[in-house]
Amino acid sequence: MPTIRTVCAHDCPDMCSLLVKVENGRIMRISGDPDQPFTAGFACSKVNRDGELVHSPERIRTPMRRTGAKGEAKFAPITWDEALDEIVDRWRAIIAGSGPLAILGYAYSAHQGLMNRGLVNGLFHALGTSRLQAGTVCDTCCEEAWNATVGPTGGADPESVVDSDLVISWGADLMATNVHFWAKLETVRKRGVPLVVIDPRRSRTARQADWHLPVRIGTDAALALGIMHILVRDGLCDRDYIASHTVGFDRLERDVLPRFAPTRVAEITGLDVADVERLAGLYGRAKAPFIRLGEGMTRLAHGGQALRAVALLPGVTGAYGRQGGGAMLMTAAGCDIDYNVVRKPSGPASTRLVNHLRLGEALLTMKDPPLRAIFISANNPAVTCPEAGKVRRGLMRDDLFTVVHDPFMSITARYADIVLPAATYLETEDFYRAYGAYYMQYGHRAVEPQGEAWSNLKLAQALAQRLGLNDPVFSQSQPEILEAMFRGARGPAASVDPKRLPEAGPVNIAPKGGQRFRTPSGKLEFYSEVLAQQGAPPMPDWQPDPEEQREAGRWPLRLLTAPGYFQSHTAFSGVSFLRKREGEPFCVLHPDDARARGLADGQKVRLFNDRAEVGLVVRVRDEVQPGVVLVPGQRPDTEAVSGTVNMLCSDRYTDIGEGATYQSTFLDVQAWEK
Ligand SMILES: Nc1nc2c(c(=O)[nH]1)N[C@H]1C(S)=C(S)[C@@H](COP(=O)(O)OP(=O)(O)OC[C@H]3O[C@@H](n4cnc5c(=O)[nH]c(N)nc54)[C@H](O)[C@@H]3O)O[C@H]1N2
Ligand SMILES: Nc1nc2c(c(=O)[nH]1)N[C@H]1C(S)=C(S)[C@@H](COP(=O)(O)OP(=O)(O)OC[C@H]3O[C@@H](n4cnc5c(=O)[nH]c(N)nc54)[C@H](O)[C@@H]3O)O[C@H]1N2
Ligand code: SF4
Ligand SMILES: [Mo]
Repeated sequence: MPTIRTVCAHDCPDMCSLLVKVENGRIMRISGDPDQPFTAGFACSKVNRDGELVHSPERIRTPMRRTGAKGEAKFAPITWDEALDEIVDRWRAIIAGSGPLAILGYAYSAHQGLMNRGLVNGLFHALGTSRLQAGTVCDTCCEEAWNATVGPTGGADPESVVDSDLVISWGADLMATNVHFWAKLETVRKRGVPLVVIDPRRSRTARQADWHLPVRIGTDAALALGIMHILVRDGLCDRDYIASHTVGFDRLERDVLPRFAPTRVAEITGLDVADVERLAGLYGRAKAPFIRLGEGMTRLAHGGQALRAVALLPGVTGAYGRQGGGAMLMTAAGCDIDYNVVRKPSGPASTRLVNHLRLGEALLTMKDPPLRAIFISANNPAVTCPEAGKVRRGLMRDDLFTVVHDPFMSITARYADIVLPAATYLETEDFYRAYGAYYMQYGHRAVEPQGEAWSNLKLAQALAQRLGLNDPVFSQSQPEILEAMFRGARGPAASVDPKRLPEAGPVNIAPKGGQRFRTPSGKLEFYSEVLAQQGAPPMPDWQPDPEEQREAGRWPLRLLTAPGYFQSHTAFSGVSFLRKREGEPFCVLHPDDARARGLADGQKVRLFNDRAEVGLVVRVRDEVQPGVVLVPGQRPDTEAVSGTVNMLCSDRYTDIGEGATYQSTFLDVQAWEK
């Protein structure tokens, strides 16, 4: 049975190297590559089932044209030629009548291959359409906060955790979203290295930790500043490191830290004073403490401040300078190649931007010109975008021409005029670099595209050619594009010959030595001039948010969102086994809150606020604090009692990076009586 070595393309930090056994054109088995040290021989419990994703009976087989009303999911098969002709004719007419800004390409991260992900955006870049400010639903807040603090560079190598003497998982559910880091941790912990988890809920990871601190949602900045306060008080700062590698600590010490004495921090965070003291002591005395920064703490109004405050901690004790110490949010910037070859082949330098998370608003209100066509690929905004109700109202517009490219009939695809069958990553060839480890790798196709499915790359090239775009990238093969991307590569990627990559397997590109800083000052920035110029607070701080306070006064519960364990957003909702393992979409309430509402475990409930009403099943457990309702994952309405969680969430921006604020959502829960 042939075995193909490829790469997992799901939106996941680990980017596993996979071994795929194929027989008669069917995937028989998927396992983790034992020769890639981070993957270390195992794939996660989701991707072990990706044979079922590829061969799912729910796959879309052919292009289709809408025959019913938008949202009704009534379609009739058409040929690829008919589909492409219609798309190109409609786009040409729109460009002639309203200009290219009336079109929006809305493609995201479900295929992490640099070409299949990037070239769809490249197509719209070259066409000069309105452009997607992508990723605000996900990581722009944390990424921009990191960039303003450490600079656009990767964090600590997760494999260096073998040299750590303390590990803090801060706002990350490692057992769900970063299982290969978790596996590395298990070996370190056998040597007695403690794991501390800072998370408002007792996640799987928190349950396995040596110590779990159930911090109140949105108060991480106060906790990090409280730790700094104690480090200063107890003489645990590394003054030499601060002087040589950082800027602005003196101002923080003078203007901010005095306000974060342990008693006040305990009040804000809901933790005990003794625990705040103990955490600071543990951190201050560790030689090489490793902080795994999660995105969880940044998906709320003041998320940027939270990330900045926590990312600054290793600068106070000098941990950034020591092997095994420091912090890791992402590693992607460690692969310094020319992404613009695929993302920006040609086209105007700037154009009108549409924020990824304000799709509904853009479809309903944008003028001069209004959006008349949208091409949605590799994401499912009718479920995963905040204000999901608004997104759907926008997609209902009769005068909007909508094309959706997806392997499955997603909720978003139901609103399309034309649906196109997409290949999954196992049917494609591409090049990858991880965002949670320092590896890059070429991934080979395991099986032929199923039915009439086309890869993102093939579709982008076909559309570009029909539209008369002649940038080389629209006619080159993957190895040719790869060579172009490696021209001018810097850092560890510069020593790699792209011609050899297809056969090379995984390539390690971990930086050596302590954390480097790529801020304007070249140092770790406690004080950020860039933020000051943007009108944002230049130093980390914690203050209550007036809008959140107002909402909290009106609604008794606050929303906590977290990743699904067997479901990652909606990427695996075509695998019936995983749907069953994840169970019926649910929310979690603390026993006190359930009792006060007369709710019993397993009952159907309605979650509601001014925006919407959503029906889920309730699980009653003390995994969450009183006053919090946890909704793991974003599940399609077709699986839930009614609706989907993002109908409840606003499209307000975070303080940094214009990101999503799912957790600044306030609501109530009652029995479902219908
Ligand atoms: N199984 C699975 N894997 C996934 C995904 C998935 O949905 N499911 N999603 C993928 C994607 S797209 C991404 S971007 C990555 C990123 O994944 P992340 O968004 O970084 O998710 P987690 O690492 O689990 O971090 C979320 C954790 O933060 C906690 N949290 C929430 N609010 C706060 C807070 O205010 N303070 C603190 N300290 N913690 C808080 C939540 O309870 C949760 O446990 O994961 C990827 N991997
Ligand atoms: N409430 C709440 N909402 C959230 C989050 C949260 O924490 N809370 N997290 C946010 C985060 S981090 C993210 S990244 C977003 C994710 O949200 P989305 O980007 O919408 O991701 P998915 O739901 O995984 O949808 C991916 C779609 O792409 C399709 N697909 C898979 N492979 C391919 C391919 O190769 N080509 C094409 N064309 N299509 C493909 C899948 O079938 C699926 O329909 O959700 C965000 N939404
Ligand atoms: S852990 Fe992540 S990268 Fe690895 S197989 Fe699972 S989804 Fe893919
Ligand atoms: Mo994400």
